Amino acid sequence: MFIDFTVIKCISGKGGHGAVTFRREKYIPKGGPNGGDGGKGGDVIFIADNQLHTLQDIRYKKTYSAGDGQQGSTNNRTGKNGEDAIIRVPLGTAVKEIESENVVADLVEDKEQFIALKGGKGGRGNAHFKTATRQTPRYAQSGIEGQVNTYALELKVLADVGLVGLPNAGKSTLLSVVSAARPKIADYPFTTLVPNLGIVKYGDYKSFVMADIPGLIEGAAAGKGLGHQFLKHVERTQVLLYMIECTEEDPQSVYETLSSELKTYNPDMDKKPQLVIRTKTDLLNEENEKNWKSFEKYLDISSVTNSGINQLISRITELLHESE
Ligand SMILES: Nc1nc2c(ncn2[C@@H]2O[C@H](COP(=O)(O)OP(=O)(O)OP(=O)(O)O)[C@@H](O)[C@H]2O)c(=O)[nH]1
Ligand SMILES: [Mg+2]
Repeated sequence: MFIDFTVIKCISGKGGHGAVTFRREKYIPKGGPNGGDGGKGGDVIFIADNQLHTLQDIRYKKTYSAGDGQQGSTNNRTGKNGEDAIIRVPLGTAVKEIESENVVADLVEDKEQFIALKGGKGGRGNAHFKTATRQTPRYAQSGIEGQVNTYALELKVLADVGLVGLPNAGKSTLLSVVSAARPKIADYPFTTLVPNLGIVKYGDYKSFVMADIPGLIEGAAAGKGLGHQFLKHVERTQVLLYMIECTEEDPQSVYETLSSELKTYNPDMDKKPQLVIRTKTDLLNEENEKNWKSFEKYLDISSVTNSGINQLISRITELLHESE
C-alpha cells in the first residue's frame, strides 16, 4: 500500500468591485446611478475523477488559484464571475487542512465535489445606494478578498506490480518508459530514495499500477541500504518483477539475494507470480551471455531501445488476469 502524498496551496478569487456610474443620455443631464455589481470570485473545488489513479499530475503544480471577479460596469451590468479552480483527484483522496490538521474531505465517489474555498463576493454597485435623500451616491462596495489555505492530499494506492532489484538495475528507467511517471534516473546506486508510482496503460481503456522502490541490497530486510523500509509497499502487489542487469557476473546469485531478502521480510512475498527481467540488453555481449546459462527463464528488455517492452507488458497483464 502506497501513500501518494502532496501539499498544495489554494487561493480563491477576489470579488470584483461595484461600479460608480450614472446614466448619461441626451436630454437627461443628471441621470441616476447605474453602477453594476462586481462579479463573484472563483471557488476552489476538488472533484473526484475515476480516470485518475495517482496524485502524479497534481504533484507538479504547487498552487491553484481561481480567477477574480470583474468589476461592475455602467448600465447596471454585473462584472463577470471569476473562473473556478478545479482540482481533479483520484477516488479515495483525503484532503487535510494543514493548519488545523483536520481532514476536511474524503472523496470516494466519482464526480464527488468539495468546495474548499469560496470566492469573494462581488461588491454592490452604486445603483443599490440611491435613496430619497441621496440621488447620486458616489460610492460602491468593494469586492471581498479571496481566501488562501494549504492542504495535504493523501491517497492510498494499491500497486499491482512491484519492481525489485539491486541499485542501478534500471527500475526507475523502466517505469519512466511504460508510464507517465518521471522518477529520477541516474548512473549511481540509490538514486531512488522514495517509492514512485506509475500507471501503465494498455489496450484501449485498461491500466495497472507499477511501483518502483529504492534498490535492495543484501541485508536489506535487516535494515541495510534503503529498500527495506519500502518493502511494505510491494508486499501486497500481485506480481513482482525481479530486475537484473544483463551485465551481472553472477545473475543467479543476484536473484537469490533478492529472493531471500523478500522471503526474510515476508515468506509469502516469494509465492506470488514473478518474472525475472534481464535489463539493459542493449549492452549485452557474448561474455555476459555465458553468465546467464544456468538461468532458466527471463524476459529481455532494453528501456533505451524499447526492445521487449511490449512483450513485458503483455506478460504482466496475463499474470494479473490469472491472479484475478
Ligand atoms: N544502456 C542502458 N542503460 C540503462 C537502461 N535502463 C537504465 N539504464 C541506465 O542505468 C542507470 C540506472 O538506472 P535507474 O533506472 O536509475 O536504476 P534504478 O534501478 O532505479 O536505480 P536505484 O534507484 O538506484 O535503485 C541510469 O544511468 C540509466 O540511464 C537500458 O535499458 N540500457
Ligand atoms: Mg531508481
